[in-house]
Amino acid sequence: MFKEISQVLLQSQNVVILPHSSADGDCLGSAYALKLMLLQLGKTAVVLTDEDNPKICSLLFGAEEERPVVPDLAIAVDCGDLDRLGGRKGVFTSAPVTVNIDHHPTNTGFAAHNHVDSGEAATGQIIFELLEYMGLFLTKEIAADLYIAIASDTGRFSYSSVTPKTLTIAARLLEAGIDHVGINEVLFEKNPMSKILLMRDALNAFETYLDGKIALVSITREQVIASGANEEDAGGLILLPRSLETAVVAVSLRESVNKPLVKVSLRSNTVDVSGIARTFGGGGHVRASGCTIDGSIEAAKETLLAEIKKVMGCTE
Ligand SMILES: [Mn+2]
Repeated sequence: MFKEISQVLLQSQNVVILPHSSADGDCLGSAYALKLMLLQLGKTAVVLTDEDNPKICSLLFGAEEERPVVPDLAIAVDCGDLDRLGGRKGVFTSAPVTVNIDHHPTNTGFAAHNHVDSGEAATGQIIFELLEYMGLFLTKEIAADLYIAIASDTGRFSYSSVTPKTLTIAARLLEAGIDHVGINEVLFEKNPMSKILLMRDALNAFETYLDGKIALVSITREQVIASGANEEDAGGLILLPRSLETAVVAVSLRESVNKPLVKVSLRSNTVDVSGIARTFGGGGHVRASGCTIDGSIEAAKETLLAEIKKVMGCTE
């Protein structure tokens, strides 16, 4: 099943790898692991992120120098559609050959060569299997990047997406000698002050609807600016409403600092939130999705709650 993709990689020389915008652990870990694999094959490869220096990059191997190349191949990783490439859409579409490696069920198959497997818990898992298929060597550096990818997307191996295969791959990554304790500390246990301040604001704005079945937090543009948080710090607030024991659908709303729109994250263990996200032009996974809604946070909240209640079969 990796025949087509591996042939494309072998035929390439200068490769640009594009994680999705608002980069997270899975897309970045996958991208840098793939970069190191391409270097092993004697190719030139660079990772081009939408943001300047995502903080997580300090953890990632292969993230040191990025020399611009004129690519003969562009690879999007962990990216459900072209719009999620943000400002780098043109870099992708102007490359002579394009590849799309992803695990989002809403993936639109936007490349010439698509490898999309929604049964995989993380794109990092697909990259690991590609490495094995191509007979490449699992260095400690590649293993660390893939661990970052898989641990990020599985909530430290706790979500329903985790399968025996996920843990078998994780075992192989540990056997390669990675410092999983150090990685977990940076990924999950340490927060910058700006993030703690945002979490405080989010808890102050905590609300529930339908007797606690819908739990919601919201953060205004002013709060993001006052906290000093960057886009990266501002992610992850969804974990607060998600932890309410009665919550069926968890929502976080955050006003963009630069644009008149609201970023929405949705989580559920029983409701297909990717369907709700698609209604607003977004997408993602059945249990974890996101979208953006134009306008004010109050207006976004109102239309979103109406849609969630409709999907949950509750009309009030
Ligand atoms: Mn992912």
